[in-house]
Amino acid sequence: MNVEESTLRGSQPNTDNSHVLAWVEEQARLCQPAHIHWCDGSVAEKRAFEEEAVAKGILIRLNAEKFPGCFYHRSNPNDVARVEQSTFICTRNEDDAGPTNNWVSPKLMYARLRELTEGAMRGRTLYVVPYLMGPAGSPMTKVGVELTDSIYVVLSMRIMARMGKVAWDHLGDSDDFSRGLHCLLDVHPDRRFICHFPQDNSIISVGSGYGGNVLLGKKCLALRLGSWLARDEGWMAEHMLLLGVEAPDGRKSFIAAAFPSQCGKTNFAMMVPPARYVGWRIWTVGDDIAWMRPGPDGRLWAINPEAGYFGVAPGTNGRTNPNAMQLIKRDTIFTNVALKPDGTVWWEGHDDPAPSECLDWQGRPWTPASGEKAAHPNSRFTAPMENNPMLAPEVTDPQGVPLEAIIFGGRRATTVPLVFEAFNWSHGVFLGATMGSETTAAATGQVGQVRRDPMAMLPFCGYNMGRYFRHWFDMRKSIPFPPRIFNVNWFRQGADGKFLWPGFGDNMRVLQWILGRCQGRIGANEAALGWVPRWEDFDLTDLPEIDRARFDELQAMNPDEWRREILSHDELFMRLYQHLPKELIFQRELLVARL
Ligand code: OXD
Ligand code: MN
Repeated sequence: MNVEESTLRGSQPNTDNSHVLAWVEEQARLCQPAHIHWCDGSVAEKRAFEEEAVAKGILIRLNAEKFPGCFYHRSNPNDVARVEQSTFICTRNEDDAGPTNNWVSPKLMYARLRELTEGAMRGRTLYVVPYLMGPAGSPMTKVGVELTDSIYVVLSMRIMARMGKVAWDHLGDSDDFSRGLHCLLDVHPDRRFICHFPQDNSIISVGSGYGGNVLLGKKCLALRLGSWLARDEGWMAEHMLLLGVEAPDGRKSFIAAAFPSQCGKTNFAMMVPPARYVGWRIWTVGDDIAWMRPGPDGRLWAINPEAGYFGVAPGTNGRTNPNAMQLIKRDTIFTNVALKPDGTVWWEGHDDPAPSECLDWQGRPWTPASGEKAAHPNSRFTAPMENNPMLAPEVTDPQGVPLEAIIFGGRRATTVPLVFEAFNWSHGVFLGATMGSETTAAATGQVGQVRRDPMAMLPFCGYNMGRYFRHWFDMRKSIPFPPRIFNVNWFRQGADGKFLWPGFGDNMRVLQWILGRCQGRIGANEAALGWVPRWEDFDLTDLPEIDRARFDELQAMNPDEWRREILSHDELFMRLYQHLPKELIFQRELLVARL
C-alpha cells in the first residue's frame, strides 16, 4: 500500500468549530497536501494507521506473542534528540524570550517558515490531530491541534495525549487552542526549526521526526507555551514528575520532583520500595511534566497533562524500573533501540544479556564485538500510562493531587549532598534556580558538562528566565500552605569514581525522610545549606554498605567546593541580571554568610 492507495487518505472534518476549520484550511493551502485526514482517536483508526505505517516501512511490527501491539521505529541518524540550538521562542520583544532562549522576531521567523512549508506536503497526507493536555473535564486542561505529515507522530500523539473526539468536545466552539504545525521536510539539520510563538499560542516545528521536537503537546505546549500561559494565568508549568506515596495505613502523600532530562524521573516516578517497606507503595501520577495551581484550600494542586511515557530505554531493567519493564510489553513504540532476530528489542543495560547478533539502531548488523552501542543512548519507548501497574487512580481526577513536597535534583558527581531541605519557599526557589546538572544525551551536544539548569527548565522555559524566577516567588502569595522544598542528588561519587548511593528503589529512604519532615515527624540539623538529616533519623536498615562514614560522605558539605559552586551561579545570574529577583541575591548572600 502506498500513500495513494491508502483507505485513510482523506476524511471529512469531524468538528464544526469554525476557528479550527478556517485554520486547517489556511495551513492546507500553504502545505498543499494530497489528502487531509481528521483523526478521531478510535481504535479502528489506530489499527489502520499501524497497517499503513508497517506497509510503508515506517514501523516494524514486533513479535506479537512477546510484545503484542508493539512496534519498532528508526529515526534518521541525524535526528535523535532535542536540538536546543534550533529551538526558538519568537516573541515580539527579544527581552520577553530572555537570554537563555534563542530568539528571532515572529515576523522574520514566520517568513522563513512559510518558505520552508510552502508545498511541503505535496503528495502526502496532512493529519489533523486534536488532543487534550490534562484530564477531560479539568479546569486546568488545554486543547491543542497538531497538523503533521508524519504517521509516526500521529501514533505517538495518540499515546502521549488524549487524542480525538474528546478534544473537540472539550473545545466546543471556542478559539482557545494551541495551533501546531509539524512538517518533516527532508529531515535535514539545516532545515530544522522548533519555533514557539507564545503571543499567538502557536508552534511550528519542521525538519525533525524526534519526539521531543515533534510531539507538540509535550515540550512545546505543556512546557514552553505552558509556562508562558501559566505566568499570565497564575499557575505553574514545570518539568516535574508526580508521584504518590501510600503508607501502610492507606494515607497517600503526593510529591513533585524536577530533574533534568535523563536524570531518572521516570524511574523515580515508578519506584518500587525495598522489601523492608512492607505495605508502602509508590503510585505514578506523571513522569515528566506537572501543571500546578493553588487550590481553594490554600495548597498547591498538580495534574499530569500527559497520557503516556516517552522514556529513555538504555538502563531500564527489572532492577532500575520493574514497572516500566511491565508496561512496555504492550502497545509500545520503541525508537532507536536494537532489534533482535526474534522480533524483540534490546538495549544497553537490559536484563537480557547482549544478543549474539541483532540490528543496531541504525539497522546495521551488530554483535557484542562491534565495539559500538547497539541502542542509541537516547533511544526511547513511547507507552500509554494506562499500562502502568502502579498508575495512580488520581491521574484522571480533574482537580489533580495536593502536593506536600517539591524536590529539585541534578546529576552531580561532587559538591551536592544526597538530601537537604530548604529553610522556606524563598530559599527553595533559590535552590531550584541555582540547580546544576551534567548534560546528557537527551539533547544534542557534549555530554557530562555541568551547566546551570534552573528548575530543570533551561531548555523548556518559554519566556525570560529572570521573570520565571519572579513568578516562582510571586506564587507563594497565593499558596498559604506551600509544599516544602528539598534538594537531592542521587549521583554523588566517591574518590573511586563509583556512585556513593545505590539509588532506584533505595531512594524510598530519602522519600521517607522527606515525608517525615513534611509531616512534622522527624527533626533535622540546621546546616549552612539547609536542614540536613540526622544519622539516627535516616532509615538505612538492610543497606550495610551505607555505614556512618559513607553517610557522612554522602551528606558532606565541602566549603571549598561550595565557594566554587556559588561563583559558578554568577554566570547565570549575570546573564539574567536585568530581571533577576532581588530575593535570589539575598539568598546568595545569606548562604555565603552561613558558609
Ligand atoms: C524528555 C526530555 O524527553 O526531557 O522528557 O528530553
Ligand atoms: Mn523531560
